[in-house]
Amino acid sequence: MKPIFVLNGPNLNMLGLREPAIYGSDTLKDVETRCAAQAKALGFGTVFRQSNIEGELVNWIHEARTASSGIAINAGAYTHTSVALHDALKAADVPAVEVHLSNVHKREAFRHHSFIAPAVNGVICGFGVNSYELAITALANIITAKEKG
Ligand code: DHK
Repeated sequence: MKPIFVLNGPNLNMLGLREPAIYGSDTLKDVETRCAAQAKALGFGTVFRQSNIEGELVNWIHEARTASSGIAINAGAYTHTSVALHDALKAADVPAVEVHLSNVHKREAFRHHSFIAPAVNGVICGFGVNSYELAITALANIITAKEKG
């Protein structure tokens, strides 16, 4: 089985330091460890990456088309701005889940719209690091169902 790509966008390298009341005190390394454990329990490996650069995320989504079973993506602020990520996810044509640590709908109005939501299977937000584990579980279910045809 190909790995699940877990892709993280801008400012997520600052987790643990950044607004802990909103994003929690776990670091991105902690998130990576929990994602790997959850995926392993479900029979998957993970490729875990973070970039502050939009085009790098686009390139990794393209790579995921052939190198992954599916994508969990926390695009950070690019969620609310990026047509390029929307188009890349459409082009990738693998199962994908949008993830957020915080409940974006309880926050500023500019976070209520997602450009990538229409290009993914579903959206999970508001459960802290558990959002990532839930996204991996959802992806594993979709991928397994797809395999069975
Ligand atoms: C992370 C960010 O960096 C924000 O720009 C999003 C998201 C929310 C999160 O909750 O994980 O608006």
